[in-house]
Amino acid sequence: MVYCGRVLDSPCTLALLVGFQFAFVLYFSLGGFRGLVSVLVHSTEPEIDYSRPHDVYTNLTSLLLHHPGPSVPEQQLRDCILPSPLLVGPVSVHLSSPPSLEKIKEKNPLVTLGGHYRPPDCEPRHHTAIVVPYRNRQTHLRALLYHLHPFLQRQQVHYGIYIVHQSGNSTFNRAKLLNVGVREALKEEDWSCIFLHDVDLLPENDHNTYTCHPQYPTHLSIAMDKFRYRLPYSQYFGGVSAVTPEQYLKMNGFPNQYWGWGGEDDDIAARHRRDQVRLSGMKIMRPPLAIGHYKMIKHKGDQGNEQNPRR
Ligand code: UD2
Ligand code: MN
Repeated sequence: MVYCGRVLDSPCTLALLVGFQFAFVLYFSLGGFRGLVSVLVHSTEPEIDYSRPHDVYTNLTSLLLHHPGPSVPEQQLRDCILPSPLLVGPVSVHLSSPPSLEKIKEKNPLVTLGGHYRPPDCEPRHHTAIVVPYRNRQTHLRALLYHLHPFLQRQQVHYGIYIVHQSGNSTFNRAKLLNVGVREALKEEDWSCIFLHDVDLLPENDHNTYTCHPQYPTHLSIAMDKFRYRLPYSQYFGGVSAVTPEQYLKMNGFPNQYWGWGGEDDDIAARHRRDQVRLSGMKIMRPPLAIGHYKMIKHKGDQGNEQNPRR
């Protein structure tokens, strides 16, 4: 321990002043308080290099070779390994001039009619339905299908993609289409997880797994290029989110009365918040910010989906 005697002219005071000055410079060079916090808390967030992404079809040709064919009964398959050994991390995203539906079909020979897929060489642990509310976005749909099929196949989930099309030209209703999608999907298979997926959002990292949390609803599109890869606000639930059928029933589904753009996603999130008090503890789960990366295809507002002033 050092004893500082006369305050002003002692070398101790000088050292303290220099020390403080140094600390201030450091503080601001790290971006103030937030920067300091992010440096200190940093260790829990993975560092991911998005500058050299893999092609989204990487590692899939090996599956074709291992395809056991229809002669091998399903019960002989071993359980799929978690996390899937096929994952690559960041994948490239092509936003413009997507391939034709024919080409997408050709690139995904193991996908069966209706957009269904099961891993050919192992027994999947997850059964996920992807529900996409849709109208008049052909180019976006082709970009999504080209991207999402290989993305999900590398995750070794059993999945089905449901495009729920609103017919006619009347006002669009995203949440109601989601309700229809959940109902129709569950008629077809006993899905353990249901994804609510905008047609124009493409995931950039395959470690962002399309599976559900057993207890809580999940929000996945948390870092989008559109919002400079940050969460815009804490109760944000738009874009891509997921619920189990049980959670869906517990929150009484989605609202049917939001016609036009906006509000329905916040209403859905508010159902969780209310549940947190009433039905004890539903909160929103999220992947790490560095993993929940998405690109949104740039677009203008659609005709028939004008901002709802009474949302
Ligand atoms: C935000 C949310 C979205 C939803 C919406 C408000 C993000 C990334 N997304 O999207 O989840 O809450 O605000 O309603 O924050 N669609 C069609 N055809 C149409 C209109 C809409 O297919 O004519 C579908 C399509 O799947 C689209 C989605 O509805 O991705 C949301 O509509 P948007 O993309 O126009 O709205 P956006 O990007 O502001
Ligand atoms: Mn959009």
